[in-house]
Amino acid sequence: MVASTIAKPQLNCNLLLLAHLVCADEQIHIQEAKALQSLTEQISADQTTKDALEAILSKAPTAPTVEALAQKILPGQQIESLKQLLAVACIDGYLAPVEETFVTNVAKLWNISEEEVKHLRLSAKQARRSQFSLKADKDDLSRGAHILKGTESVLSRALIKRLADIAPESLGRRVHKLQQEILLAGPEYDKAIEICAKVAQKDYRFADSGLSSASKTLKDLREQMQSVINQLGSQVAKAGSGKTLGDVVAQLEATRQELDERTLKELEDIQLALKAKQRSLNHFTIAFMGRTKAGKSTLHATVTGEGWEAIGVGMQRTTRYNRVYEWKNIRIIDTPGIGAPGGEDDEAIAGSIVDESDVICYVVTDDSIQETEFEFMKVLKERTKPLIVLLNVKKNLQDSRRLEHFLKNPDKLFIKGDNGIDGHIERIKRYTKEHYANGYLDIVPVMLLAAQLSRKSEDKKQAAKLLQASRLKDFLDSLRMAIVEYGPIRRSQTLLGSTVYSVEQPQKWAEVQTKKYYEIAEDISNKRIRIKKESETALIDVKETLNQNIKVIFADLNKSLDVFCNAHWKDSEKDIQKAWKARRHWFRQVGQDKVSIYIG
Ligand SMILES: Nc1nc2c(ncn2[C@@H]2O[C@H](COP(=O)(O)OP(=O)(O)OP(=O)(O)O)[C@@H](O)[C@H]2O)c(=O)[nH]1
Ligand SMILES: [Mg+2]
Repeated sequence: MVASTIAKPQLNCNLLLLAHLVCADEQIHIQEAKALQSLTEQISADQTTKDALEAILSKAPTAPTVEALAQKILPGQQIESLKQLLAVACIDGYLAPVEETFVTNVAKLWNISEEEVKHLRLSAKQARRSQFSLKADKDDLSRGAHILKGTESVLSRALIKRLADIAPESLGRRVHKLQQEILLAGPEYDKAIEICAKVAQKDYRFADSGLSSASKTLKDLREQMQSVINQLGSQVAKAGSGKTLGDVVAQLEATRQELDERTLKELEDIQLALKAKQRSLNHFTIAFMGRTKAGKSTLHATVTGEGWEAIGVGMQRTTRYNRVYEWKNIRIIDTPGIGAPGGEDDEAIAGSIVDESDVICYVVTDDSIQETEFEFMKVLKERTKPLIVLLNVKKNLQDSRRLEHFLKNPDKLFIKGDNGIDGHIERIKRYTKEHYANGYLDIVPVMLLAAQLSRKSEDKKQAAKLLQASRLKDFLDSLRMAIVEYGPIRRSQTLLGSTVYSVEQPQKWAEVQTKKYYEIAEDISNKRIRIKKESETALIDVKETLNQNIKVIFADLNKSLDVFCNAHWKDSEKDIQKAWKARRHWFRQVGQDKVSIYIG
């Protein structure tokens, strides 16, 4: 039988696994996205693979899962696939814990020994170390490809080529023109960025050592508690120990358990979060946030000149992962929309970036300013994040007649007063006052569509007009101000402020525990006083009753003495002595019995 020559569309599972890895940290770095897109072209991936890739990157429910993809990779190709994963994981100069976990999990699915994974990871990390420097150049970055040396597949060869291609320098060249336009350049700016980087390095070391000593203190406390629990526990085990001691041991056990399961773990997470900041230590980070369709991706694309494909058209195209654009020493991050019903996942992904951001740019529109979209600002307030609110003034400019009309008098859109944008600005002020009220606030009205059209316009004159009409310059000025004037303090806030915020949680926990133990100690001390008082009163009562009974006993004795005399006065001395002896024995017995009732 002749096999069919028409090949069934086959997914390129290796490439798709790489796409999953890229999304593992819920951030898509622009370099990673580009590497994937270019790889898709180089290996001539078919449409099915392209669609699946798109589905993974946009987190669509139809996306193939990691398990399903891993199962389809044959045993003979698995090591190579693992090498590819590690090479891509190291592309941004940092092997994040989530990426490491991802690779480990895939290796488990393939039954690859831990030893082998460790070996591959080590060589990947070595390559990473050589990349991790401020002056990472093309040569350095291509070293990342060494992990893939000796590999055979087309994908790996394409990957090596791609790793070399996307050196920051070449990226820098491509955006040089843009850099001039967006005004984020010049010696003044370079100096500010340099200071920011220095401040960040210093603060990082400071925060790191603070966290290490906090962690050591808590671990010591845990040890001490354990030894106290062991000591007291053996006493409780002995018969006859009081209930209070048992309660104290149970409480100590509960505290130790909480310390292990929650507080120490929380601190570890904070340390990991700080470590993650290491990769962006030399970068000033700006995050674009706001509700869906506000224009965050449009802003991202107009400012960076990249990522046009992520802009919403109709209702489908919404951002699902944080998209990171890095240029010089700035990172600009586009995030998923927040505040939408059922969009908790998106909100959590967007929120995960707050901690490492130096400035948040919050995008709102003039067509629907709702209070719900400002509620997220509470998070920004808690973390003392500086804020720029961008009011995206929307207007339909799609046909040339409307565009022409708009360009005749673009300022009309920004007119102040009751019929102009003042009403919106007032509302923004009211809501931000309620949910944020932090003091660091700038409200900048812009028209993003004009900026977007300007980027696309072939007509240079019109492009310049549109860019001016968009007022994007006002926003870039505000950003520039945030970097040049306040950059170092913002960087400090990001590294120290958020660490302090995070450390406050274990500290609060420790305070609650301390209070609990004070209460127990006070309770025990009160109990002791009460018992002492009760036993004193009881002693007085016993004394008195005893006195009275002694009196009664002696009265009885006196009486019985009379009876004895009357009974024996006629007896001989010998008989009297005998009778007295028996009586004395009886007296003693009765007396002892009566007294012992009271003194136990
Ligand atoms: N008609 C009109 N459309 C505009 C205007 N400004 C922005 N838009 C459109 O509004 C949409 C905004 O989409 P995005 O930039 O993707 O919004 P986003 O905030 O990133 O949305 P999510 O990713 O879903 O959170 C785009 O389709 C823009 O073209 C305007 O002034 N007029
Ligand atoms: Mg978006």
